Amino acid sequence: MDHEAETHRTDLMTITRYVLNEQSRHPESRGDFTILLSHIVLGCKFVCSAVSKAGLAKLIGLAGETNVQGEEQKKLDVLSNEVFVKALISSGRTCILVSEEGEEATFVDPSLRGKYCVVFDPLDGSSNIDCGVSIGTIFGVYMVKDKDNVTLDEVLQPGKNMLAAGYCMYGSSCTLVLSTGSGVNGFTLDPSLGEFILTHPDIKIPKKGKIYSVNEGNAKNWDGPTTKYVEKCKYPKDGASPKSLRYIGSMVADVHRTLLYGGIFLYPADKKSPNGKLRVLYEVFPMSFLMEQAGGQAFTGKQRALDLVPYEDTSEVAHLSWQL
Ligand code: FDP
Repeated sequence: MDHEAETHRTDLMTITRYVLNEQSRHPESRGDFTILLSHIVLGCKFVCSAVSKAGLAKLIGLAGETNVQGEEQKKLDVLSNEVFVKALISSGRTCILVSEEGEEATFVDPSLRGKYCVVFDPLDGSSNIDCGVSIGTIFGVYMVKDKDNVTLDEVLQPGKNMLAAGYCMYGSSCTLVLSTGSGVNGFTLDPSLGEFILTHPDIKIPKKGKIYSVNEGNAKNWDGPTTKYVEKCKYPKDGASPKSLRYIGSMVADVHRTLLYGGIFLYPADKKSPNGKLRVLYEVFPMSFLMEQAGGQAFTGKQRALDLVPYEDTSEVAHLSWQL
């Protein structure tokens, strides 16, 4: 018997155990982040379960406007948002929530306030829901100075001020990738235990990658440098092999593959969307935070993505790429 493998299989590092271990390295910590994370994890488990039933539910009308009983049913992204908002508020550790699904930020009632702001996209890649392709939840966490006196400025900070970020991918397995600022770790949901188990410790993006990932259907609207770069991926002049193109069109899945296999993911600005498509607060910042923590890079084309300062009216970024 391989005792080492057996020990690994029986000594389960759950996500809660992992974060508690991290917490013990900060004696001043009171466990607030662990509590917040357990509520985020609950939201991810709910969405995972809902996503896995979505195809089936659609057959009997549950994902449509009304079900067989004639009851109004919520779309998966709206439902996911409600679950996350309620889970985050009930944690008692949040004060402002900014969701991709909400028009306005949610200011938590003072009686339930804690010191964290959470920015999130409860179900990203929604155009992939109906065909069962991988989608995900993306989140980022900031800490406020004074929870009794909060304004929107608390979340209009550069991404480099984030305390933690992560995503959960609902794919062939449910994988939660998290960074609290000291590396990146991946946890896979064991459905029989209902627990996320550490399966990808200390993820580092490979130094060289053979894949580029971009929606080439937008090529006619790209600027010169973007067109040139993608041409170079396909027709390298230095005798190297061309890169392979992989594009799912679901940011969590495309970024997850990039983290594990290396390469570049980009959603460049173009004539049609001069500010690009990806949203700064809940797509660009969390993913850039993870990418940097894994040893990669994230740029807008002009500057480090995490240095951007968001402002109220803009949620988009011009150009995003990793590992140029
Ligand atoms: P979606 O519109 O399906 O929600 O920014 C959202 C996003 O998906 C990303 O997840 C994905 O990377 C990108 O848009 C896909 O956009 P295109 O369909 O324009 O390629």
